[in-house]
Amino acid sequence: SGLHLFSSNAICRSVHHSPAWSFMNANARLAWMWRLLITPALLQALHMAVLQGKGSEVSKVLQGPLNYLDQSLSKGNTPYLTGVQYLHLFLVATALAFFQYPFSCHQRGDRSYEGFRFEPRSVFSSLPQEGKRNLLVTSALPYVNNVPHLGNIIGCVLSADVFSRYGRLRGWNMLFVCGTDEYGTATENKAREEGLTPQQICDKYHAIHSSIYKWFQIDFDFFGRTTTEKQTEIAQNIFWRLHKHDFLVEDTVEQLRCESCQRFLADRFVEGTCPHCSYPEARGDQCDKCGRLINAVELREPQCKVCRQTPVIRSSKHLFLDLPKLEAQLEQWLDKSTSTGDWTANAKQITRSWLRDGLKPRCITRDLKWGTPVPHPDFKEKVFYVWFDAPIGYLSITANYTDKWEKWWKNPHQVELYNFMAKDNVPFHSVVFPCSLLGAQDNYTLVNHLVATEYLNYEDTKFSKSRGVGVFGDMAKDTGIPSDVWRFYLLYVRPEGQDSAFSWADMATKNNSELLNNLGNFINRAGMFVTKFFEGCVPAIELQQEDKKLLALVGWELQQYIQLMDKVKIRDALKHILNISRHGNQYIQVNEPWKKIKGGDTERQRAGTVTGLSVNIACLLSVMLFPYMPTVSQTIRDQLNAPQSCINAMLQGTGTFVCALSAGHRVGTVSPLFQKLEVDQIEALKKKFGGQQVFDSALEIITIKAPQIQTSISILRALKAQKAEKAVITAEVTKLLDLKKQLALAEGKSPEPAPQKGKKK
Ligand code: B3M
Ligand code: ZN
Repeated sequence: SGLHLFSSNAICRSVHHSPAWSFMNANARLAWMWRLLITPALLQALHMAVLQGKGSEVSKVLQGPLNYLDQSLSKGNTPYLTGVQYLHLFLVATALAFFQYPFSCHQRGDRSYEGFRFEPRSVFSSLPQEGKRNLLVTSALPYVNNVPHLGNIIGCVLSADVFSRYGRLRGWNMLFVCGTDEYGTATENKAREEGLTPQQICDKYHAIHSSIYKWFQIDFDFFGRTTTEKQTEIAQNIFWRLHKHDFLVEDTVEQLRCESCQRFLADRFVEGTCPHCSYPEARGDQCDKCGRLINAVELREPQCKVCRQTPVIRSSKHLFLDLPKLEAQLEQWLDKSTSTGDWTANAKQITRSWLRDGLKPRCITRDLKWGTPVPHPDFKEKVFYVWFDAPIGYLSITANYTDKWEKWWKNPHQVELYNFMAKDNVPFHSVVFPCSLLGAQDNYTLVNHLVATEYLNYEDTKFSKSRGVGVFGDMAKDTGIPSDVWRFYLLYVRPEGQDSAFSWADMATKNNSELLNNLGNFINRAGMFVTKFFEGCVPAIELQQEDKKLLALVGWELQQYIQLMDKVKIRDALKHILNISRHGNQYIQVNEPWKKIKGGDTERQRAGTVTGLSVNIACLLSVMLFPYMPTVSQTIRDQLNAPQSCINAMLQGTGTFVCALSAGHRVGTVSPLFQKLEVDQIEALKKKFGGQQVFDSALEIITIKAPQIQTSISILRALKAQKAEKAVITAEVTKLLDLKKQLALAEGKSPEPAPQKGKKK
């Protein structure tokens, strides 16, 4: 009929997706076998034979799946595959594929297909739906007391946004929630620093966060906050359930309290003389001179850092979550979740190392004012520890979005939960919070896919607010570089599997080479050919061998993209988009439509095919780009005047390249998509936004060592909190002292004398 099929099993797919066949079990089985076994194998075989010239090795790839299929068939319980009914099924499916399902390069203009239309999100809040994949996506709730930097943005909100946008294209039912994490000491201190109340700080910074994420086009279904009534209600409910099921234990803790400030002092807010080396400015958790860890109550002559008064020792009763009692249940759940879900390697490894040493009870209460109140009458003055409270924020934020929040959060059979975060948040999401929910015993939805990034550095050092190093969310928009380009670059260097770095020079290079010369160039040329050579109307396509090869290449890249995106390999998937435009550019270069258009009929027709195919690939690219660069994606479709329906069709099921722009289709006004970033422009930006510049090696050491020292100190703090082994702590202390020595040398000071006399290593 003149239609072209671009995919190896269009018929099976048609059957699989058509509601008309949903009553049939054998159908599901058939589709399953094709999709899981045969399709990937055939694709791989095709790739080997056509593109790599390894036709002889094809049988290796196909043998296994074919054997399996053969065995399944010979069991004889598949009437639709082996019996007469198969013929019937086959005929109907063929008809469906050709006439109902838009796989082909059709002549139907802008008609949108029932059920495949791009649906703007409904004004009603979304709920899980029967028969759909229901994905609940969260990104770690950013602390309210800081402006997020690029590392924070890529680690959680941006990654989750890309995945949610992708999921919507796939036709999955998505809910993407996030919000600011507002309680805790850090907020109280920020309030004191800025002379505001904690509530004012929260309001101020919540607004800052919202506007930054809006600029970055983070498309939350709802961006809430943790300081709400729902939070109190749900957190207290979970608390009482844990209490009822006997998963809370009491213990007494000795703490320093400043009577003049009327508060208990967190370790970092008390100073005094080190009990080990007599250094007068030791902090409550550690001595900066000898590097030893200190228990705040052991400090000699302790002082409140805020008012310099002498605090008193007070013992205070606290509640602990009984993790040891929940450990077996946790392990059982973890085994299942990590083996069936897509947990990143670092998430699994960090979780394993937490469990290896056995779990200890964790204190969930604090002597603070700014927090969710503990409802137990014996603990009236206390609030929940922020890490007990914060993850409950996911639930309460959803509750502020929809009254039916439990349909998402108490529905593990229908809902799959994705948590996005940076790796330092992993144990709270994989161990502590799941234990709270398991212990509360209310059929909660627990995380199925824990997606953790590594760290993003800034030009070989760390982002640091205090030293003004790095680009912060609020600065990005002042650079004049479009939000989409920022997104692109951050996703291109997403710390996926290993640490990576943001670099201005590299951003300029990637913008100029990948966006401008590769992607933008291809899309622009394709569109311009239609405008210039074919009066703005897409020419007819007559596929030849070479075009089919391009289609195979494009199909292959599309498959890779989908397989990677399904597994949340966002950075890797992006590379396949860029591969498609690279293939496209090459194809145009070899076929030279600008020359052929001046030739005879056959040549002109060839120019038409090359142009028609290219402009359709441009349309596919706009769809694949949508999760990464939503504005550019829309601009491409506007320029090509592409039907919105194409956006969904191409990424449903196993993915199909639909020729969305048929012959005769009129394109819109085509113009360049990207701008060059010039060297002097990028240098100026680097100066303006880059914090201190590193010019000589001494300074370099200072900028590099200082953050490393901070890291080391926080590692020590963590080790101390976990009551780690002495040897581990000593090793870290040695490392810290060494770093400090190097720093002192670089700063031109003489390094501090060795702290422990007579104790040689
Ligand atoms: N606010 C830590 C962070 O922003 C913390 C995450 C809470 S997620 C429930 O890194
Ligand atoms: Zn004080």
